[in-house]
Amino acid sequence: MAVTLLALLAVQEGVANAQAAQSVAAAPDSHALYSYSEVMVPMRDGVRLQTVIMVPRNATGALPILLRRTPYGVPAKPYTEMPEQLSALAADGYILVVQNLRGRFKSEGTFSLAEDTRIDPGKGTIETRDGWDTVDWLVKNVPGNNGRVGIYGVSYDGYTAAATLLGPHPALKAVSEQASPVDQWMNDDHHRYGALRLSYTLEYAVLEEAEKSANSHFKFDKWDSYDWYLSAGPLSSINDTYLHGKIGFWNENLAHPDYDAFWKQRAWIDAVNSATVPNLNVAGFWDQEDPWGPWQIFKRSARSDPDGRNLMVAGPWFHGAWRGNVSKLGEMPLGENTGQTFRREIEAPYFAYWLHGKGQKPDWAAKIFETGSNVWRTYKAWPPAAKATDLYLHADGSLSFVAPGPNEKNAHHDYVSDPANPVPYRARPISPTYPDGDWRRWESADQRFVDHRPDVLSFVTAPLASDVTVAGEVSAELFASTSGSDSDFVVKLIDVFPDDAQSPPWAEDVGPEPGKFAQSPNGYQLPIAMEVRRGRYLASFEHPSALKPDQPLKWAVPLRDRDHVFRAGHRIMVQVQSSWFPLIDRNPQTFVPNINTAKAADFVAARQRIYTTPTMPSRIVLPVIEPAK
Ligand code: PG9
Repeated sequence: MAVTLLALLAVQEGVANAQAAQSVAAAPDSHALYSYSEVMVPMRDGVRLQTVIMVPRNATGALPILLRRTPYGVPAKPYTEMPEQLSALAADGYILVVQNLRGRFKSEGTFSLAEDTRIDPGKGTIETRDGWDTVDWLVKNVPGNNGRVGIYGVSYDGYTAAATLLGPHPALKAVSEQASPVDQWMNDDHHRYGALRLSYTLEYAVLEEAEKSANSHFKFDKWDSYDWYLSAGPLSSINDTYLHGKIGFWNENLAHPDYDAFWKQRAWIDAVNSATVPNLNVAGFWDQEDPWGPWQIFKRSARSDPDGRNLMVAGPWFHGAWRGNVSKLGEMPLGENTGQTFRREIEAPYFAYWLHGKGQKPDWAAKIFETGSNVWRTYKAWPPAAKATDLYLHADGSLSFVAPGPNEKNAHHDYVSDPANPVPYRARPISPTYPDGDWRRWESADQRFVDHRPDVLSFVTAPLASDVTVAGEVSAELFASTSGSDSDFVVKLIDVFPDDAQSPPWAEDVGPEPGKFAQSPNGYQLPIAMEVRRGRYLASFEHPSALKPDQPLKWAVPLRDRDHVFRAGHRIMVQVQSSWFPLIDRNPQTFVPNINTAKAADFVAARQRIYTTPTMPSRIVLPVIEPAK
């Protein structure tokens, strides 16, 4: 889980900060709701892991164990008040166990981001084995447990939960992986189809690998990290000037630009082909870190799930937001606290059924908070039946469900993409990712901050006459060329709110408060889906190849699963651009064998062209749910 979320957990767990989380066991506290002990749990290779065990003081009988395994630190003392994010679960009664992964804080052994997800064929990853050994030890050694264990967690903790699916201990009865990454070259934290997520990868690798007993923050010497990354120049110079080769995971990323054996061995999702233990997958549609992994786990497990154990939950959330309070998306009110609904009405009953034998077995496949209409939908199968519907880009900058006509035979739009002036991915100044900056909400930020840049194309529909409901996988198909020999294209699908979504400030009722004019849904450009493709990997992820200058090619851009209603009166917008900085590293736009060793001279401006003709109809493909007749 990101340290943004980590901070949330730390605060909610009554820990002053993440660093403090690993410090010594707390003195007994008569107000504590739990007894507290810290033990070193032995793994099969003799390495011992720092583990905190908290047993409810009011327990009257045997209780199940709820385990979380993390690289970020364990609570330093028991709860005196129940953290909101755990209260619904805790009400059912659990022994809570939190463990530091090997090599983190007081846990013995070594921690390596790269090694931690490497699959040992037939055996899972190191976290599969450490998870198994921990469950085994807990059921045999923790007094008052009922022999049933559940594991849950967000992001990294979600990955350690998910890794147990590859070789579950018989006492492990329920898993809830939440925002687990599954293949760090293909998507999620570190890459998008091979395009390096520069700022996140660098800052996260420093966070986790700079020190054993701390979460470390990279110290930028410029206020706006956009400036810092731009002035750092080609990626190779970052080691020369700042990291000095000391951060293993950064080095591995530089050494493995392509989808080679290194990444394939770590794509642990490839070992998932069926549902094993019941698993509640949880994803945020606006998750700025791991939006893709949970859907992959759900879809792979669904290949064989005769007993309906594999469930999907998704909602209007940034990374891990479902553990907090979420009543708004961008400037759009959601009408309820969606995080609380998830925890009370989905997560707690799920664990209660599998660990306490209480309530009903879930009889659904997916529960999704559909945005736009702002209602929870229950699906017996995901995706629901939908009609693939093309939304076309046009010569005049419009977007419509009608394909380009003969008068658009030569239509195209051009812009110049200049690596010396890349398009920022959020409004500047861009804060560092950690600690707890503005990072977590950027995917729902109003896109008006870029829509008039000359290197950002915007296509927009007329106001919609009726609702357009989209549920399932969205994708884009661009026809595009570049005058360079390598290039990126970023596609954004946006819901444009009407200018009168909220009363204006001069109205007497509920317009924006003084000084908060911009914090209004009026005219808001809310991103619904965004993704990047890198030209060198269009033909092959393993073997990058140069693009032929000025030759149009079809660019398939997956835009993931969605469930959103574009309301009548709103407009749909598509933006296209060729940089997204410093989220994604700059493409030099000259093909080089290894993009991570490109020289300053390789970075050149290029003329980009998007075709909108009858034979090259750039478009978005929407899974549209037809209104009930
Ligand atoms: N997104 C973080 C992460 C998970 C797994 C690997 C690398 C990074 C996290 O929030 O834990």
